[in-house]
Amino acid sequence: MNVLLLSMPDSFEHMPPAAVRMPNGALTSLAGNIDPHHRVAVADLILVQRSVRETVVRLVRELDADVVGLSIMTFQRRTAGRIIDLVRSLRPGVKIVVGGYDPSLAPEAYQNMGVDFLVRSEGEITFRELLRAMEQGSDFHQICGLSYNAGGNWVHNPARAPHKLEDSEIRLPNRKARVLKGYTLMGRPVDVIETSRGCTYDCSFCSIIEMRGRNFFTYSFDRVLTDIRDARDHGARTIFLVDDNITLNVRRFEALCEAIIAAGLNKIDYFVQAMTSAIANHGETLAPLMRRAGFRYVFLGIENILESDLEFLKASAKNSERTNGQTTGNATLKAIDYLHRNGMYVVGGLIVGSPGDTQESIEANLEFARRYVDWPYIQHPTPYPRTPMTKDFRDQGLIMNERLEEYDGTTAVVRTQHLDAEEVEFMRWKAERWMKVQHIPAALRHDPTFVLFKGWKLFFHTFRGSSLRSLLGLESQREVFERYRQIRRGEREYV
Ligand code: B12
Ligand code: SF4
Repeated sequence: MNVLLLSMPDSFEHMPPAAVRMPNGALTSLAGNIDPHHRVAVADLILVQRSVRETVVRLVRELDADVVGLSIMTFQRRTAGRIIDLVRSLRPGVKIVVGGYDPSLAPEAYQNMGVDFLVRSEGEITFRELLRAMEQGSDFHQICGLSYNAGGNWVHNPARAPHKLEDSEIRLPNRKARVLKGYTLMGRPVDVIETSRGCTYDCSFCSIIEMRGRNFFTYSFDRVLTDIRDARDHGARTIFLVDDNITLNVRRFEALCEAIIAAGLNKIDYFVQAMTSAIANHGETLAPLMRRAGFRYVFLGIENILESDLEFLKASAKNSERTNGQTTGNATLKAIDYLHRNGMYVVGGLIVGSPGDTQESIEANLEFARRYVDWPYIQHPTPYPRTPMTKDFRDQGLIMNERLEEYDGTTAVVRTQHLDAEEVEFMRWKAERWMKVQHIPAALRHDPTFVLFKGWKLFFHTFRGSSLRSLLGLESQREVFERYRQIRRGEREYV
């Protein structure tokens, strides 16, 4: 069969497409795990944001697709609906399969969207079995993790248990299947790899628990190193480790750094997401090893610097510093210090706009980001389907916006008990633009060609909404913010 796999073009404020266009790791993993006689193409539509319709039409026709699969996050649902309609109009008989976080957590939303199959949670084995059943004309009812449209009635098969990843049943990603070009992170070709899946924490804003339960499974180092080599051989000079929480097992992470160094794969720049507690409590040995292995940017899930907000987000434990097994305070500053002392940069993940937040509490977090983080990644609490936090916000009547395409993390869709959603977003937006400028010298040292030739695009993206009048002080920041929001609304019309 001919299989076309698509990821959605929607991006958000912290991922300006001029500088960040990352591949979707799910699709190449699916492509690597279907039976080899199928013809498969992977298209990350982020690479063609300005020509989504033309590209989809071309690919469906060129590949003569029998099956089209879409990987979808919640804020991409509307775009996904439009792409499904487009594909259906081109080939009425095509089988459409959806998967990823949004279909898994809100399957009911897809039942009237012209979809034939929905894969819940991990997809490799389910999708492999689905294609086999389609080809052989056999029944679908034995395929765990699959929901399907049986003549207008949706059938939801039992869930599939998360894969333990320990055998080689899940094969390596198939990067050759990619048919579009242009992946980049600040001018360097970028790819993604996985070393583990899952997390045992239960932060209230995170979708991971409902998606796969609380567990943590790891791939062997041999597999991980082969995957890194494959990414490098396909051109990657920067690699993003997309593990849900690689720092859950610090000893393993240290051993992985050693394995990367021993394999001579430490010339690549690595980017990873980490818990502050793991870095603060093990930084003495972990941070120098990470640096030697090539880690350059570390996304720290700081979430908030105030204990009351951390409690609401259920993120206190992963931000705790411990001495002799006792919690002795917040780990953030210590974690940042370890990373800085070892020459790494901190991407500061903070969340502002929780129910109890006031102007002062948000300002305290913004001031913290200004002083300590190298690149801000500040978001608003966003009520994604089935997270515990969504229930809290709904119970308190604080959800102000149900337009899911705006659930991108930097549009405030909830209010606090003290502030309107728009006010929260305005505070963050105003502060964050200037924080990003502070990182230009460091970026210039590392990627001078990119910054000199493409940096202006990044600058214009960051300050879009500004005008000559605003630069001269003849227009208020509120007016600029309103214009920015209008531009953002227009940007969301991808199809
Ligand atoms: C890595 C990551 C990123 C990277 C993405 C790199 C990339 N291009 O892949 C970065 C940092 C850029 C990122 C950004 C964002 N992310 Co993100 N991200 C993740 C993370 C940590 C891992 C995702 C991953 O790659 N996993 C590995 C792959 C193999 O697994 P997978 O994606 O689940 O795919 C499997 C199944 O879902 C299924 N599947 C997936 N697609 C399909 C399609 C078909 C057809 C089938 C059959 C099956 C299938 O099969 C796959 C293989 O088993 C998750 C989860 C987490 N713990 O936080 C969040 C997560 C996916 N991100 C999320 C969000 C909201 C975002 C942002 C909007 C905002 C933000 N929080 O930063 C932005 C938007 C990015 C953009 N497009 O502009 C949410 C999504 C919530 C939701 N309900 O939609 C998550 C769940 C985090 C959370 N808040 O809970 N993210
Ligand atoms: S530690 Fe990270 S992956 Fe784990 S539940 Fe919290 S936010 Fe999600």
